[in-house]
Amino acid sequence: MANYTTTTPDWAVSNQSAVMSGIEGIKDTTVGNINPAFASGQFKPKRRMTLTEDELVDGVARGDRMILSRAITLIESNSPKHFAKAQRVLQRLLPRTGKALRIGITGVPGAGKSTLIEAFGNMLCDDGHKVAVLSIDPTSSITKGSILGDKTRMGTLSRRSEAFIRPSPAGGTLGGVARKSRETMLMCEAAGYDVILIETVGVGQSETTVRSMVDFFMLVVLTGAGDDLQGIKKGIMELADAIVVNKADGDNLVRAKVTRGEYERMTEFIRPATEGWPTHAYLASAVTKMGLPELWKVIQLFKEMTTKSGVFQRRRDSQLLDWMHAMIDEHLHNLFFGDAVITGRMPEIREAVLSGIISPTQAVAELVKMFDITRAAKKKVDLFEA
Ligand SMILES: Nc1nc2c(ncn2[C@@H]2O[C@H](COP(=O)(O)OP(=O)(O)OP(=O)(O)O)[C@@H](O)[C@H]2O)c(=O)[nH]1
Ligand SMILES: [Mg+2]
Repeated sequence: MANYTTTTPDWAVSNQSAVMSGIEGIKDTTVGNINPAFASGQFKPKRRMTLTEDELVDGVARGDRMILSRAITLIESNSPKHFAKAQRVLQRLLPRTGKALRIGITGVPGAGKSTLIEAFGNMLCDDGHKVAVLSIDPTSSITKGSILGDKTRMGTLSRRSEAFIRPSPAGGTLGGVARKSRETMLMCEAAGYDVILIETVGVGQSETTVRSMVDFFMLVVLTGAGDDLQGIKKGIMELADAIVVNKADGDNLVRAKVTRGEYERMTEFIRPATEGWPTHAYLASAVTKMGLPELWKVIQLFKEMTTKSGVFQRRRDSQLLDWMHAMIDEHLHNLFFGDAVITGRMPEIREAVLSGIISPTQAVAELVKMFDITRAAKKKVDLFEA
């Protein structure tokens, strides 16, 4: 047992503090205390060095999956410093984006989306494509949602060098998750992935978000559509370019055929999601792979037809502008509701509206006036500070 002694340094106020003396031979830097493998230089500790902007840009452009992951982590970071760096990297990679085919996949939990993506993705990789798989799940928390489950479900795909799988960014608002996913998609395109598959559970608003970032959108359904439509709203059907009746295998095949017919009839009554492209229902099995090559043919035909008609590019253009407008909305919303003067006055104004003293319209006018004045005052201060 080492003997501890205490000494008081010269600068210490007497009787107030004591400093422990070191113990001979067991300081960190003492050779005797270091793992011999480290000491001999045989083994170097892993160091997670920060990559420079150039390293990130070059790495992603080269298709280096490790660097792509790091670039995406930067995109997903909520730190303002990382935000600025991520945006500069993205800006420089932007000319390399836009060439991939973006495909969204939605459907109720358990419809077989992940299994279908695994089978479809493997088929595309076999055909020489590079496939990136993303998911959007605004409810996913820091536990990164179901990625562990998905990575095992997409076991063979995740091990292929032609594929890249990235789960939904964790937490945050749907708007925040959507921005991060869009930018992740662009990073993947810059890294050379030419097919992007985005999975989302079709139970909330996330399917509308995914629709707004993809070219082709498919709805995966199960047999027994019947009267209740498995809770699938007409709204979701109107977003789809294809309805895929999955699990059309084994004993289920006959029922799947009937279901396909039912959906096919329903599509006659809904507005097609894409101008000039009639939505149809198709049979598929993620297990036997039946229907998958046909589905890819359908998607290619879609691309050919919509490219010819100009609808493909028009949709991409309006998606970009809608995205910009949505971000302006969100930014202004945060600016307004995060303003100290507004939050301070809000309870009082709310009360006044509830008791009928002022109308909601008048309340808004007053709040906005207040907001304008505080912003203007702040600007003046900024000018002086500059
Ligand atoms: N027989 C059969 N089973 C399938 C098929 N596709 C998926 N399954 C099974 O259905 C279950 C659910 O599949 P998932 O791929 O996890 O479904 P999901 O839609 O991704 O589910 P969530 O991510 O939870 O929304 C799994 O047990 C799969 O093995 C298929 O084509 N045929
Ligand atoms: Mg899944």
